[in-house]
Amino acid sequence: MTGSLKVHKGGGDRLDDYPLLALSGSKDVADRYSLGLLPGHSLRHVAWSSTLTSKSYDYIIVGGGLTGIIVADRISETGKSVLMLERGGPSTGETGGTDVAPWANGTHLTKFDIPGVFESLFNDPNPWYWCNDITFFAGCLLGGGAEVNGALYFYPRDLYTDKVATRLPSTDHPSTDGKRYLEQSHDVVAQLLNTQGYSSITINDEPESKDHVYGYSPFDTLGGMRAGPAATYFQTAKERSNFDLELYAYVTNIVRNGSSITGVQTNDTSLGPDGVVSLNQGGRVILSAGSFGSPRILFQSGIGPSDMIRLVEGNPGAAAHLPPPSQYINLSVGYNVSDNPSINLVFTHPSIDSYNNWATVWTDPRPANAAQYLANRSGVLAAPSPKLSFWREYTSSDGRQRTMQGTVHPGGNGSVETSFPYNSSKVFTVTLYLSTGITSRGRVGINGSLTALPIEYPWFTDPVDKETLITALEDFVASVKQVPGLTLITPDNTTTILDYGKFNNYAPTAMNSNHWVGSNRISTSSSTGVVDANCKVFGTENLFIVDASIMPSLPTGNPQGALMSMAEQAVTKILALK
Ligand code: 6FA
Repeated sequence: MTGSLKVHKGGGDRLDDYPLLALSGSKDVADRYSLGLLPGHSLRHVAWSSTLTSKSYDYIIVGGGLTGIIVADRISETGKSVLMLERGGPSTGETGGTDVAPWANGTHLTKFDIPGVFESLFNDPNPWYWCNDITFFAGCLLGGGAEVNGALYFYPRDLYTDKVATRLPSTDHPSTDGKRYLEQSHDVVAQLLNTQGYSSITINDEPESKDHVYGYSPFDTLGGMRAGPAATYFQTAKERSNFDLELYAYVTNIVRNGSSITGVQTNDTSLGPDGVVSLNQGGRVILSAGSFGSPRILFQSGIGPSDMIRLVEGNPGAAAHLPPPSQYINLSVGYNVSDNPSINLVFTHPSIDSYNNWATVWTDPRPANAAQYLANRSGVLAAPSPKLSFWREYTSSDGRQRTMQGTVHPGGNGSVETSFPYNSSKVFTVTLYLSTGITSRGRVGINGSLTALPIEYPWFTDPVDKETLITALEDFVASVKQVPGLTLITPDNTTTILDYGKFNNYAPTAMNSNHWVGSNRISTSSSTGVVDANCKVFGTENLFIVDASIMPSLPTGNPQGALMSMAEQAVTKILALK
């Protein structure tokens, strides 16, 4: 089986076409789970668990990613027994990860610890950390997306809770010496934005300010290392005797009797009879398996639209675990998906250091930069690639307000499309996204092999979204000539913004930003959503979802700050339920 996946274009979240990572050959995915052939399965690693065999739990959290860790920590804090099941293995050195940078031999500095190697995650010859059964990038390891993302971390303007900022404060100067490095692209774009009436702010000091503002990009790093929930919430959870973690534990479906959930089905028979882990009386299951992962578990549990459940019925391994058809629950699982449509503009400027397009950061970084990072976690490698973020509000032709975001990073030769000569050491990229206010929606689901994938792309299904992003692109490039030495090389002067932005030269899938939300939308009614205001799946008594899939629409910045805030608030609601 072949397929297409996206490859990263640098600077946070950008991707374009690339062959499917691991799913080749005829064996279907379900068979590989039942045969225990998933990568790493034989290395099953019980990191901080006590005796797990056939234990039952008050709460089972499925997925130890960005939101799952927060949920598990906050619930275990109350004394309830909690099991977190994560299909992947350890990530950072602190969690037991061993994928240490070749130039950091003798340390525990893995590719998930060193912020500056972020760009190399997309051209690693052995990319074991990406989920091999999802056709777009998703991290399948402890910490989930937070271990493989661009670490851009914006405090949300509408879902704000200071619980998150207290637990994991952001920084816009990640190097431990307090200095900023490789900031030339920041300075060039700041000059351009100043001509357009933008003001410079400290972004997370003013989460509400999202119109005509720019600032140094903020990150979720601590001490010059990638942090996220694994370095914070997980640290407290793992100390509790009522918290168990099982790695390499793949959950296929929920075990239920009608509306009552009794446990989860895993691939690991050491966890319980036939791999089933049971809930205690009055217990709850919380899915935190992400925007593609949680819908797939629901389909395999007989919850979702009939076309998806039919695909499960057609898969002998998975069909065996479905409840009888009379217990199917018809909900709009997979619909209402959104992701920021985004387009790259590539420039050159004489002041830029494109950092060799980040090509050698993993194998052979500049020696002085490697030495500085190893000495005290400072310098260029203490930060991921993004250098500046900016926002502008638009009122579109339909009267709706839409927010445009820009992210700037040095490098980006992979995105260059020009027949003119250019100096590749002077390249930088500006990615323009559309976020809050977009109305385009798509659908995600599975195929007959249970691979999770988009069924309808979520970008620009509403032409007004497209029109607004094109306007934003035209506005942005309008003052290029006012910055001496600044040259737009993609699109070059043979292509208008309109043609570029209308996909004449731009593949629709290259719009992807990896910010998928909404596939299990929170709503007031089962006719318009999958979970209720308490994050409980409609038609069930004790099945909950807390992850990106329940967020009904995109937040204003890259989503992880908003998702963490949402997870904090969701746990409070779930715990308050009788
Ligand atoms: N968001 C930001 O805010 N800033 C960024 O810079 C940014 N960049 C990226 C990026 O560059 C990439 C390549 C990607 C993929 C995402 C980016 N995002 C960024 C988005 C952000 O990371 C995601 O929105 C966020 O991680 C979503 O959080 P969730 O908790 O909803 O989902 P996760 O993927 O983090 O975690 C799911 C976990 O469940 C994983 O650990 C997975 O292994 C596990 N899982 C899935 N299915 C499972 C199953 N059946 N059984 C057991 N475990 C399962």
